[in-house]
Amino acid sequence: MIKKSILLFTAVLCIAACEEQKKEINFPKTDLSAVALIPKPVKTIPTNSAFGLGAGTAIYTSTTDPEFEKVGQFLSEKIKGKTGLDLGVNSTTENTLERLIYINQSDSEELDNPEAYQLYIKKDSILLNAKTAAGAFRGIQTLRQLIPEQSNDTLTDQPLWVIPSGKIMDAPKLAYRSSMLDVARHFFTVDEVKKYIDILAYYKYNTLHMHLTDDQGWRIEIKSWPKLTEVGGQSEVGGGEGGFYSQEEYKDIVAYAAERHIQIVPEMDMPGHTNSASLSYPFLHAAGQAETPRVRTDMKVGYSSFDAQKDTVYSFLDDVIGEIASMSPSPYFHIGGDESHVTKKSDYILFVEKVEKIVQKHGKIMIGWDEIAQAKIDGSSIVQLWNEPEHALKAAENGSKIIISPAKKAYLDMQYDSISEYGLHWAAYIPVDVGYQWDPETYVEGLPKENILGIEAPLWSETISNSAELEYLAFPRAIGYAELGWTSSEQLNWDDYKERLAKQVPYLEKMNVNYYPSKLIDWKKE
Ligand code: TNX
Repeated sequence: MIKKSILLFTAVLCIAACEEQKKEINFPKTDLSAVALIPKPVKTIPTNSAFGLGAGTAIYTSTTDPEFEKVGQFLSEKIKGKTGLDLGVNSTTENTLERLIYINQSDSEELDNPEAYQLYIKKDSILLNAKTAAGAFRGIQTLRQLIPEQSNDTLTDQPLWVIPSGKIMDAPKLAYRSSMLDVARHFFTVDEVKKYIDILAYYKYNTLHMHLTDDQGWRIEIKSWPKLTEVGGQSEVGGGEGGFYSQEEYKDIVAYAAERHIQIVPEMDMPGHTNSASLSYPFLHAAGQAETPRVRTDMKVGYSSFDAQKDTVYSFLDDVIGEIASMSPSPYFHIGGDESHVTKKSDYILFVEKVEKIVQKHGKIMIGWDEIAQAKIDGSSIVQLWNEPEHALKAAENGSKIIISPAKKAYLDMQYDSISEYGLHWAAYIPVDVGYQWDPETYVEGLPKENILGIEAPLWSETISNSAELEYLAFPRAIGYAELGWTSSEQLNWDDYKERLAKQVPYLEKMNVNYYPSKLIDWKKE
């Protein structure tokens, strides 16, 4: 199969090359390494010529894996959105073919990371090699960023979008590159979540962690326990009407993310942060320890708890975790576990250990906020550092992998400065440069690199309730976290990055992203 596609590729290339000889285009000298790519690729080798993307370009993909064709289709749609060109994918009736983009499933040993890709841009062809469709998808994002905003209308009789020629060899530094969206404190609609996913995909994120439950609201339909949404889903911070995702809607989000090679990691936060669940089913509530459940629209934390001593609580969790796990193809299930201030310590430990078993029974790997390291957790479970480095170190000693999301550096809900709108500042003010100038691989002193699974930038939503407000906090900082997760530490450089960030304006404007126009950046508006 692979051989066959290579044959097809060479054959079509020959046609293209012969065509090319007929009308040699005089491209202006280009520099592939000068394009404002984010995240910055591992290696870029410019060859100073160009590929002219135009009406005579066709997209072909390996047919060995149907997912490759989908990546080709995604590229075609994005090219259409940016340039208006309507390029066929694997269409056989290509009689005006001049140049092609070939997305090839390759078994090259150089592609030793599942998200690695190689891009060879020549005059007559663009070859994208990847071992997996995920790798091809990441490569496609690079290609999207290489297409200029304006076409050159003077080179031939048709407009051409001039893509600098050369080679890009690329692969991510960290396997888990995530943002979290808190849909519990304020509810965000399916379309709002999808828009966020679109932008994350453009910058090569591969995970969206959804914080689905908290004191103020329960956001995911559970068929076996319907009051969770009927009662628990109808409130939010500030007194708005709340909302929830039906299972169909949740699956729609999961599928939409999967088309962008992004996994959804669901979180049900417990044993604390459970007021909305206990309000729906009062037997869950730890009477005598936690505050009596009532509709909560304030921003306090640490007052609610499940009762860790009751068997019925664990039967309930078995149902709920089972339903969410069965709709979530990612290998992970996030149990929260943070700020359980009113749960007795012994109860907290018992609870985490029991819930870990339930998560595993449903075929998932447990993730929890760093407090879960106080329990005796399995080495396969994952600890997400937000606050206490000691917890990360302890868990790593026991073999756990760690997700790095320190509130002081990576929290998207921290204000930029004392006068910026939205956000909190209990951990820090995080201006755009501070958010970029740290290294997830060395942040926790003594934490071995092998134990670092990745980076996450959480967006808590106490102060935001719609896309415009979400985007104000998330962008541009989330673009920097994308680079911290992907690009090798030696290549991270604020002065270089801020120039590339400044050039994201056309994309952000086209996507109608309400980014925070930090004065640290000399935004390149047209
Ligand atoms: C702490 S970080 C929390 C959240 C809040 C956030 C606000 C963490 C695991 N817990 O409950 O929303 O601060 O910044």
